Amino acid sequence: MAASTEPVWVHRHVHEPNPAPPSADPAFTVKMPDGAETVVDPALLQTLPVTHVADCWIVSTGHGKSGPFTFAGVRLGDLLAHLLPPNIAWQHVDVISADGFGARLFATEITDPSVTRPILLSTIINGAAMTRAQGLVRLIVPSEIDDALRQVKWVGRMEIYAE
Ligand SMILES: Nc1nc2c(c(=O)[nH]1)N[C@H]1C(S)=C(S)[C@@H](COP(=O)(O)O)O[C@H]1N2
Ligand SMILES: [Mo]
Repeated sequence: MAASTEPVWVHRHVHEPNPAPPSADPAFTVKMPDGAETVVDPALLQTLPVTHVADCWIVSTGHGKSGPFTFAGVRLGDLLAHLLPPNIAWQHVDVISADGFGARLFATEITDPSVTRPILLSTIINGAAMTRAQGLVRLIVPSEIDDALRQVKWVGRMEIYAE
């Protein structure tokens, strides 16, 4: 079966980007397929390999585009491999900010070994530590080139789903 009914925030075509972080704390909670929750903060991310993706643009429908940026951080796939028990089957993960914005990512697009510009949980922008105001920790989906609906700032929660 296809993924369950998508939350309302997944396909929001008209959206004014929020410029203000919903909180000061960059830590976020990850809910595992079995319901267990764990907290991830930038210090934990720093223990995992760093991946750089150059020539990223943030494309706003209302405000034009900004960039190019080189974002760096941890591959979403690397973090999930670090957190999940080995050999567990999962289908999608919802990445959500406390300001009510979010995106759904599918296991196939996260773990695809042919992807050269991987999905990141970014903490570094153009070689400098990302500020909370800039989105720390920010989901970067480099394949999204004509919109910014998956470039989630201030990740507050991730929920991993298995059938
Ligand atoms: N948490 C959160 N992330 C978000 C948004 C938002 O409102 N809240 N807006 C999205 C939209 S619609 C755009 S255009 C970009 C704007 O990114 P910028 O503030 O870096 O220009 O952020 C995206 N990520
Ligand atoms: Mo946008």
